[in-house]
Amino acid sequence: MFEKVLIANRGEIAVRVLRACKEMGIQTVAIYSSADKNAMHVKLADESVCIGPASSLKSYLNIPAIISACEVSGADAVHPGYGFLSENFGFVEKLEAHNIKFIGPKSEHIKMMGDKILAKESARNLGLPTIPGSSGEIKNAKEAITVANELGYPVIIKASSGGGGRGMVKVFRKEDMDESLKKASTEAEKSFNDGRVYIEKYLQNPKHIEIQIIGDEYNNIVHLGERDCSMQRRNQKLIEETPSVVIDDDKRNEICNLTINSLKTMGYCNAGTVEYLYENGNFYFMEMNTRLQVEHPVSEEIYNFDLVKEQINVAAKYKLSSDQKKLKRNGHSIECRINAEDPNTFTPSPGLIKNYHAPSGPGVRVDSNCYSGLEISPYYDSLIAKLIVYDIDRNSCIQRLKRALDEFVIDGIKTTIPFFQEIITQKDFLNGSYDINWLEKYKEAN
Ligand code: MV4
Repeated sequence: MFEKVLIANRGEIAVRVLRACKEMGIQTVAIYSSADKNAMHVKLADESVCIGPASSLKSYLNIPAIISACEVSGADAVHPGYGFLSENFGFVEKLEAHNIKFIGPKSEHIKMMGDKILAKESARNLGLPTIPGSSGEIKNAKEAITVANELGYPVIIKASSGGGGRGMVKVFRKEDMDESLKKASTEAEKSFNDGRVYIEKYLQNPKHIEIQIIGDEYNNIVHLGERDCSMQRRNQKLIEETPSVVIDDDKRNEICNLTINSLKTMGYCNAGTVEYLYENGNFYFMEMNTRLQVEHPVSEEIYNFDLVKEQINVAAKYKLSSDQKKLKRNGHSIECRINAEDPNTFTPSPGLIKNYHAPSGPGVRVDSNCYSGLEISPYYDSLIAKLIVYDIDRNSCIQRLKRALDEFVIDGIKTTIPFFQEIITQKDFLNGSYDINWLEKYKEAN
């Protein structure tokens, strides 16, 4: 096993990973920017290294500074959390060159899934259902119009280096194709230094359903079922739950087995999530995230399985601690992402937390880096706490969520807590009939 793990992240996820390391008897190293000198992850770590000023580019994205921090602390492995360098294959290659283990997938798989054209082609070759569209890159408007005529409008142009919703343009009629294509590829060139784009049929009202998997270095892969992440606004997920009300046991077994068999063929290792759009009973591969995700706790709750400990285990070349047969799913779990934002406009609300009291009691988990007296800085994303509730079924889980939200006290800054208190009383949420567009429509009407 590793002796010392450096956590190349901040916020609640750095705390989450630290906790796993401590329980496994592994020494921990925190890195921090000058804006984070009073952060919880710094206080909880065995040692800490300041790696630069507040700006992410000069600190949490600063590869040479992080490699140096590994060297001076003598860390033998790095956990990247999510965001920042978690899907940067160049970082993984540099760690390997320094003989430091990256707690995550192989760099080749990170690279492949980062290229959305290649990812989709690989998924299709592995037998996963994909969204009808161009076979690879679209080079000009003539080609685009030919493909769109076959697909039928509307279509969507996506950047090959995009993902997570960045670099997408919808096209509703042939007359708009020329301009839309220019817009998409110019933006892609500017944002990602890669102007390649591709085209797909635009699915109008899908749900976002994703499958959590984890594999070891002996080609064993298990799934932890699906998560329904459809409750979102502008590509920011707000509520995630598992199981999804629209997926029955047969559908779950089918898509989960298809997913893990494909990833076994690839030789995929460590944690990953395959994201699908789900419409009219069909799954369509969208992209794969080669990292631990923000919403991993809901899957942990219903499978009673610690994904972070398991990531560390498999990175240290141990076998997965469980096989699919031994993994038993129980009950229901919902996560609310509590952000330091105005609950109506979702504009950031940094500042001093004057008083902080997290809910607890049966079935309540709070993953957070907050405490009374912490200053929330404007430099990083606004996630300050994840409220994860568990209960034996969806109805009791929602009742518990309401109770826990009512107990939560965060004074001094605005948070999205009131937003969740409102949403979970809505009929469409209560019966699970919401898709990726539901919130936008709700906001327009209210
Ligand atoms: C789509 C789509 C509809 N049709 N592709 C958004 C994130 C990026 N990974 C791909 N996304 C979408 N791709 C087709 N062919 C709608 C979205 C989309 C979306 C998907 C999941 C969750 C939230 C979303 C919000 C806006 C658009």
